[in-house]
Amino acid sequence: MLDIKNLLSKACEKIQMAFQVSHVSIFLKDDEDLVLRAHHGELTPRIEEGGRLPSGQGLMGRALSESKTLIENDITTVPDYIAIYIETGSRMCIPLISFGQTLGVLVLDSDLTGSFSIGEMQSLESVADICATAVQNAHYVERVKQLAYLDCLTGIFNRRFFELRIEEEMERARRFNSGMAVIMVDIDQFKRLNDEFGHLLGDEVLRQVSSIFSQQLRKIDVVCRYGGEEFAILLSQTTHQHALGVAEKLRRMVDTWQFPGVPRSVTISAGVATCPDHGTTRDELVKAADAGLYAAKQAGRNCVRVAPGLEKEVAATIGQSL
Ligand code: GH3
Ligand code: MG
Ligand code: MG
Repeated sequence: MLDIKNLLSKACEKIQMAFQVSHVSIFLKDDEDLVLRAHHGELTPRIEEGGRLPSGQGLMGRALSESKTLIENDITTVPDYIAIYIETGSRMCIPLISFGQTLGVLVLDSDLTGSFSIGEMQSLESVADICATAVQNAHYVERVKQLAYLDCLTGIFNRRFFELRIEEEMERARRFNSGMAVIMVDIDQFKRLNDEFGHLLGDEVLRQVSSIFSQQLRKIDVVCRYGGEEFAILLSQTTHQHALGVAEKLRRMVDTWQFPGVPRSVTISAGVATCPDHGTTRDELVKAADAGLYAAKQAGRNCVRVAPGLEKEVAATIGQSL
């Protein structure tokens, strides 16, 4: 099972049944914290699922740092005891280790004191080992999925991701009647830039342009390298006015940016299309934004244009002439 959330809660449930303990929790490491990723039992107000604890604290912190299973058969004697469940008498903490890497800790709580013995440690450790391998596999799958959607030169999303997300954004725009926009961007005379300064510097310009775009946009917006020196940007919950403003801001930023090793300005052209005005399918919207981009190139580059056909309506809504 590769969905990590499902996997961990199933593991808690099975362990609780198989070993007849009162409560089971799985904490995974995240930076300096332990995050409660799954549990079986009623939690105390001290922590909720997804809640964080400093990874050095309590019995679980020590099991983690010492990479060994620890048992506390009377929790009232533990000075830094962290209550996860309402009633706990004893606790066993088993580190989750895969290929030498400590990923987190499996915590078993019993309502009674004196519930855990060294004898059952081995079988629980082998269960923890299976959990750790499964967690590691799920991490790998998440990473591979991520990589499949990332452009390796710039680190931003690729066209595959764009095609996936544009469908979702259009669906959201339909459902909430909220509008969304696509901006297609193309770097001007990029072939000449490569010829003048070399391909490696061209690559660096692509990376820097990607980074300018990512920094200038909101977290909910999506910036993708569509191919070569072309970028596609998705703006959710967006009006014409806002989309044009964003495209213009990006154009200005790039125009005035000092690219190291390039003793002149680098410019971009952009085409803007909004849903539902320019189309209600992915192809219609991309085609419209492309047409806007073509119009910007025709107009002499270093400018932003909306998809042809609706310029007047758009100009009227934003109260300015394009
Ligand atoms: P226009 O203003 O009309 O867009 O002209 P342009 O020169 O930018 O357009 P054209 O399509 O003629 O050339 C695009 C160039 O982008 C050609 C190609 O070598 C370059 N290119 C595409 N991908 C990469 C890349 O990953 N790195 C570098 N350095 N160059 C790339
Ligand atoms: Mg191009
Ligand atoms: Mg170009």
